[in-house]
Amino acid sequence: MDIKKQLNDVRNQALKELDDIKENTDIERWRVRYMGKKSQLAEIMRGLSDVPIEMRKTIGATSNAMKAELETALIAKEQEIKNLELAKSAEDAIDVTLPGRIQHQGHIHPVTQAIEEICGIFEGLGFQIVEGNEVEWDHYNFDALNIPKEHPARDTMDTFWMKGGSKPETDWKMLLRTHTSPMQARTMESTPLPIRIVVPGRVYRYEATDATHLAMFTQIEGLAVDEGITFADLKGTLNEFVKRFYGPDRKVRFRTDFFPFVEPGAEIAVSCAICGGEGCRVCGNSGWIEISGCGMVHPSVLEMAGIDSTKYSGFAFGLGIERIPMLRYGIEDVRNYYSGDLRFLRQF
Ligand code: 2U9
Repeated sequence: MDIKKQLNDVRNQALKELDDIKENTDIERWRVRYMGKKSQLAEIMRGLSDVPIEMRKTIGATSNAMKAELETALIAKEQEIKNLELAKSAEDAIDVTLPGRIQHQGHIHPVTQAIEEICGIFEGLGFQIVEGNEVEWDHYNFDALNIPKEHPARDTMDTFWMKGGSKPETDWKMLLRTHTSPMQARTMESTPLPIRIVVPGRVYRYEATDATHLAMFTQIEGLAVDEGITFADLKGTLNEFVKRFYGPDRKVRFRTDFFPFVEPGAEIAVSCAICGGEGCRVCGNSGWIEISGCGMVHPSVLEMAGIDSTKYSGFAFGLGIERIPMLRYGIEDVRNYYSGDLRFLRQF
């Protein structure tokens, strides 16, 4: 066959194949095939010795030109693939200058936040934090707190009774504590005086739930017992608590109230932060918000715990926790806390 035509066919075939190549590995194969020692081109060149001398020159020149053309095309192809790969890696690349994606971390429940804040203040005033059992004997929940059987105060704390709970040789029955006070009664029985404790925890009342009532809620109660404790200590301590928790500008009001375990008893209110005491929707137009009950520990309660009430006296207080963030943030339904709805919880 005509060598020139052969060369031309090889050239056309080589350029066509090169054009179709998209990856580096195929380029190597192409190089071996069309430009290597065993390539058709090399074979044709080796066969030139059989060609008459005058033709040899022109064919040699043609094949050299063809070799140069293939080399140039190869370099262009290599560059093209390099550019393609660069563009592709830029697409997949990580931009290290972008801010990181924020992972949502859990956080402390608003009721627990309030407990921690309040306990922190009382710790600063010299109180110790104590926690107790949620399952209790009626003895500690009621009798030791001056609420004997048939006492009407038992009706105001509708109780979840445990099935079958009883203590040998007593008529004690088991219940879910209706307040954290049984732990104060236990502490008075078992701990040398003086005592200064606050007891946070969950308490249970058998009642229908609505926007302001839950069958399970949280209290913090405090107790101080020592020689010479007076109502002035109670007022001083709770005044200080209010100033630290609600701010120095809030006023504090004590008004008489009744609780079986204290005598005298009082209710504590702070001036409304929304209206400054003028009266508004939040404080029910009174200018005051009730936050706590308190009083001097009833002598019978001290005596039942084995404490000489002629020598020692004490004060106690109790507050419901759920109400605190409700007033602070304007939460209108107490059931939100325990609904498990993250849209609610993430706000605090
Ligand atoms: C002992 C002696 C006395 C605790 C007290 C209150 C007044 C009180 C309520 C506030 C809102 C409960 O969560 S609430 O419904 N508590 O008003 N608690 S005095 O007195 C005690 C406790 C234990 C041994």
